[in-house]
Amino acid sequence: MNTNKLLYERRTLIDRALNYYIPGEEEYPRNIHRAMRYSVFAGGKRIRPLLTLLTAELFTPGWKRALPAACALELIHTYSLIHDDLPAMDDDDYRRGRLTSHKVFSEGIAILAGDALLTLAFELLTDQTNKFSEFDSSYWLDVDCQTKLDVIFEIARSAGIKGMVGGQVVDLESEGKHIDIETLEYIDTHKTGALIVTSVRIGALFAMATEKELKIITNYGHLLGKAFQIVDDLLDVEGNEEKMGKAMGMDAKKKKATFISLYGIAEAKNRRDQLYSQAVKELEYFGEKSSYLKEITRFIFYRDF
Ligand code: GRG
Repeated sequence: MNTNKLLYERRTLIDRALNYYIPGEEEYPRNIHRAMRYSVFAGGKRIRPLLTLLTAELFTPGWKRALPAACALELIHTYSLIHDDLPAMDDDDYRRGRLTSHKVFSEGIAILAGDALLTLAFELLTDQTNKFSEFDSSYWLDVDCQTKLDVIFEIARSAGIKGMVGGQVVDLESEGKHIDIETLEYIDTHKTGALIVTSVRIGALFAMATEKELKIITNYGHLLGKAFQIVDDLLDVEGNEEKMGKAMGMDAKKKKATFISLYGIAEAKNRRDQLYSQAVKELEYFGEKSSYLKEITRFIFYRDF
């Protein structure tokens, strides 16, 4: 299948599943459901769930069993963005071209919408009812308990203090300070990279990849995770405001230490290109089967929004 068509199909499936899992806007108490949906359906690229599904698809035609977990990652990602935009954190008014959650719904509701998305993620992961049959992923129930536990553990760890939250703490405490490359790497690999690594690892775990395959996928995930923040930093400097849907140059304005502030734009691009070559090289092991994953890798490294 043509790659664009396949990515479109996978993305549509993810959107339908998310729409199914999140309570409707009319359900009581309405405001929290409206806020959850406002941010989940704000035009995100769905990179994390796509990575999970495409990685699972490398190994098995039963890749749809990873759909609930893929959606759980998108819910966690969305919670992190809502909380990151709050006045107590990055204090942003716009994301994806729209007012941020706290600007529309109040700070209290934005905090609770983030909390609700995070906990809904774990509800999906531990649900024992046959809810997922609509998406042809009913054999989610047949996934053995050990694999589910492994997946839930990885997701919890990468979202928590050993991952995203830990990175965010160091980021928050580093604002306005000069930091060294080790601290910057800690921030980037934890705040942004951890969830990306988990996205690909859980795809492989669900598909019962061998130890060797899981190791290669993990290496690939680390390269992707390292590049993700550098690409985001480059977009903050060179991106198009309209396409990005937010103000550019915010890192410099907020005196944030980034790879660019430490080494400059040219070096950041060199590093991105190096990481890209290494990531594609890891995928070579899987041959022709990895063509979709290679395509999304290229998109992640060279995207313009
Ligand atoms: C609040 C615990 C907590 C953590 C927040 C992820 C994060 C930590 C902050 C976001 C800061 C940021 C913009 C980091 C750059 C990398 C990144 C996560 C970009 C946004 O991800 P995309 O491009 O977003 O996948 P879309 O909008 O497509 O979903």
